[in-house]
Amino acid sequence: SQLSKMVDIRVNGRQSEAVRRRKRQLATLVAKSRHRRDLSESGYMAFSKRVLKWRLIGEGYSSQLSVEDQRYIFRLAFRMWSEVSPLEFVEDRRSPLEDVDIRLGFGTGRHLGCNQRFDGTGQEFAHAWFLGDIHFDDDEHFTGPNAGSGISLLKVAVHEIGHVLGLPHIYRAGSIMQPSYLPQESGFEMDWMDRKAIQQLYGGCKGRFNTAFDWIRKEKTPYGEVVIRFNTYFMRDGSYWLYENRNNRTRFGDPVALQAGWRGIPMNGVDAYVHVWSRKKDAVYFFKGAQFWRYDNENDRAFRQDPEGHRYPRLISEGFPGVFGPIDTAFYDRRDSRIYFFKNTLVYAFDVEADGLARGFPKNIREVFPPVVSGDHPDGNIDASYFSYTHNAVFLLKGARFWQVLGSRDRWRRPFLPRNGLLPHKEVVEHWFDICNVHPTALKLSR
Ligand SMILES: [Ca+2]
Ligand SMILES: [Ca+2]
Ligand SMILES: [Zn+2]
Ligand SMILES: [Zn+2]
Repeated sequence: SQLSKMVDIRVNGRQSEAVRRRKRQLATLVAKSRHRRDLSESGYMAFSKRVLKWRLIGEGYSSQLSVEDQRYIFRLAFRMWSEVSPLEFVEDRRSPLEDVDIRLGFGTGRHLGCNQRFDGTGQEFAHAWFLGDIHFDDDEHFTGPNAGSGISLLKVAVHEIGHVLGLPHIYRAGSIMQPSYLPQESGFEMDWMDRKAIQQLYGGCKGRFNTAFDWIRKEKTPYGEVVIRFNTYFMRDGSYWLYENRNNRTRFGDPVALQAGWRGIPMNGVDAYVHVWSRKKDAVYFFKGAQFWRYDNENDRAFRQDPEGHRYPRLISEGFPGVFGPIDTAFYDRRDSRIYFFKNTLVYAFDVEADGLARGFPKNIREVFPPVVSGDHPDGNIDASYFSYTHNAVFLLKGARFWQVLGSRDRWRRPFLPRNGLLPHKEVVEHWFDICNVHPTALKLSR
């Protein structure tokens, strides 16, 4: 599947005429392929599968780094692209070579049966084919991440993988797809442009969540003031993401394995998270199946036994009389001190002060959260719900969609709208960016 050859030149400073010429060639190639793609609309330059196999080929090891280091750096480089796109990458050391999507190797001069010669130290560092292989010039002084000297193999690999996935050069400071290599940068992140470029080819990241929540904690400033801080978290299967509301994307390096960040809770996803936060009570709970766990924020692990003497996990029906697990999701509403539990098409409002169900509950979800536009409603089986402190609003998430619950300010402005009405749905992928899975084999990769 070698569509077009990509002569990839990376130089520091002045460029030779040959380099400039080859760059023009590249620009032409890219323009041509773009044109074809626009004509066909068939994703010509993009892989059609979502899980791609790669291998560092045995006859192509670098003489400069240990094989383990080379493989680690490539795993990391592939993972960085999967963190910002729907693609997942898995190292495949067993399948026949022709079944491997992306083969990587080092060589000098004439190398690996390639029809392009490498040029010795300097100039060209590597080259790659759209939807194909990557070769690295082993005459370059490649080093591991944060080595401080030499040429970062990680940066070069991330750049070349970008080409393999279909990206042209991006002429913008901060982009990993800039044509020239910038040395002496400690660490780097995927730039906003790189994220948008890869998502233009492969779309945004989609998937259901087990739960989503704002994790609130009170912190004392050096002046003794108590300030409220919060972070937004998304959980899916064995992974979680911290969402940076300010940057409108996930934290660089996420997802993280659930067990690495949350100790003592079920490791293959939870149904719901609730933070009860009233004058009398400040408690954090995770729910799964018929049980729930109380989380000790101070010691960052689930309680085995809480200060009130309760042992965990406990039955939901014991801790919240009238509510029976499993539940779909839940959230705590500070405004009326109620926990709203969702189960199929029913809503159970649990009054924390009265320690029991609010009068008249359970009720049908359409009665408690009526649609603002008739017919635009999740109907039940919600995946996740949470009160967002950033948006000062409750969100209900289901599949690829979400519904925002009308707040008091919306109703003050438009009093004809129903109380707790659900605004028409929107797509999750258009509101929260870069919540992308990585392949399970890359989840526990440490940086
Ligand atoms: Ca070279
Ligand atoms: Ca859930
Ligand atoms: Zn390039
Ligand atoms: Zn080559």
